[in-house]
Amino acid sequence: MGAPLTELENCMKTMMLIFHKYASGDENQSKLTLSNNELKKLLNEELKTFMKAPTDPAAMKTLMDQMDINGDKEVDFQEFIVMVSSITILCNEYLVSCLKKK
Ligand SMILES: [Ca+2]
Ligand SMILES: [Ca+2]
Repeated sequence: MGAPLTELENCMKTMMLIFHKYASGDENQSKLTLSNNELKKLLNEELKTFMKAPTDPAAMKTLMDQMDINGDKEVDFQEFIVMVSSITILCNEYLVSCLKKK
């Protein structure tokens, strides 16, 4: 890549790199998807301010089921991005409501 990336492009690149870092955590490296444990690790380490991974295994399973749109028991990049977008939308709504109060 020649020209330097813009802030938004960097942001997108970071999302890809973070997903790849956690998705390649287990033995199945040919399949870049997040297992239950990898997802938990990602949430705890990368999303700890906005959203904590549930400590209760049943709640964690519910979250995993919600994210796993195609039902293969793993979270792929597309499913990950859907989750990040949903959290971002919620955060933006909160931000807008805070700005309105001022
Ligand atoms: Ca994996
Ligand atoms: Ca899936």
